[in-house]
Amino acid sequence: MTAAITAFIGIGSNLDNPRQQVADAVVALRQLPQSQLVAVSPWYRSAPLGPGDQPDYINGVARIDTTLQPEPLLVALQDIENRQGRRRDIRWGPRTLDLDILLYGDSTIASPQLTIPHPQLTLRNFVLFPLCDLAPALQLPDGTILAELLANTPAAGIVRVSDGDQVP
Ligand code: ROI
Repeated sequence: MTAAITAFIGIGSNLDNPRQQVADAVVALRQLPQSQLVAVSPWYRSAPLGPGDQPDYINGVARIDTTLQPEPLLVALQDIENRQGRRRDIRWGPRTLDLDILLYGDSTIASPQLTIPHPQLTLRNFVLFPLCDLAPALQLPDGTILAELLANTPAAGIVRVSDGDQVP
């Protein structure tokens, strides 16, 4: 038996009832093969990064423990996005559901399909805050201490709108 890896998945939506989209995403993540959903962060409402003429986002982070390799995990996440009506037409445009692999254990991956840690992870407060809610003692693969990063990250534009769920 392969040991499970802890992975953190970024969740975002700003179209077609975002609160429902992210709740549906959690149900889908619960059903990922070879994986266990361990915890879901509080949800944050966040002003759009990128073109400003789009609705606010709901953002959060899920922790899963999985024996899926990163590429099959990515494919499974894209399948969930597609089932929830994701269209890939406008770059940085609004979306019904975005699922990003933020971290996959201590792995650093740079392939044509996948960059892990997620390249924007350290720059996005709507990712760092919920990630730190779930894993306050986390270090990134390069040794960066998440809590120190967060201490230097303004909470501008984001508001916590729910408590987190420990799962189950
Ligand atoms: N902005 C916010 N606030 N939250 C997101 O999840 C998000 N995702 C994106 C872009 C369009 C860059 N902006 C975002 O992909």
